[in-house]
Amino acid sequence: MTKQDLFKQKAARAALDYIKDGMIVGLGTGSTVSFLLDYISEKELDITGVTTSKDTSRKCRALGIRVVDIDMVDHIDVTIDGADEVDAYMNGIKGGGAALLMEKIVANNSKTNIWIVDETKVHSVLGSFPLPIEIISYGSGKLIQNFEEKGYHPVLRLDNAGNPVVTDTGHNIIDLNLHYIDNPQELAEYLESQVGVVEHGLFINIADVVIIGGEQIVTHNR
Ligand code: ABF
Repeated sequence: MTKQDLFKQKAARAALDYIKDGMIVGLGTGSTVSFLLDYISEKELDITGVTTSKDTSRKCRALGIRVVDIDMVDHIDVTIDGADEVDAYMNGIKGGGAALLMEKIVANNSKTNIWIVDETKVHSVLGSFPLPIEIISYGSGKLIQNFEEKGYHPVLRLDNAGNPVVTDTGHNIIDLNLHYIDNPQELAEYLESQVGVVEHGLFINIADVVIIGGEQIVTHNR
């Protein structure tokens, strides 16, 4: 067990305090959330889960956690998800697991959003982690060319067989290697203006609570 995994487990355990029997809970994607699912199952919490990926749905089914489609509920009480990077303003980069679109849809329909991260994810400024952009395949070459000309160092994400990754919602992913994002809001608005971009991995003003390795809980007073 690595130190990073121990911090992920601590963060996941701390998130249990936000889950009560009877709640509708958005369940994120990634390795930290995977620990949370184990703990939900161990505690036999009586929740209804709304998942953010086929992978999380599979894990829930294996653990006996009830899952329903997002359109079967009229609200989501709390969503707990991981993140690839979090900055000092509690903005984040997500999508390393290619689930950013479903993650953002679930987050945007949740009363409260909680991120569980280990301390390696926290940076003063976003950009160390390549920014995932979900795109449709038609015209992806032109998008890559445009991002290249902007100096964004785009890379089409490939699977182990060397084929373009296809997300659960049938799109491809381009990762932008920006290293430093000095104005996430401005970049988000630019990306949203690009035809062919379905969604991007900048999660701005979404997290209400960030749990860092279980030692620190940072709350955003919106
Ligand atoms: C998820 O959390 C994804 O957006 C992201 O790839 C993942 C990273 O978390 P972990 O380090 O827990 O796998 O929200």
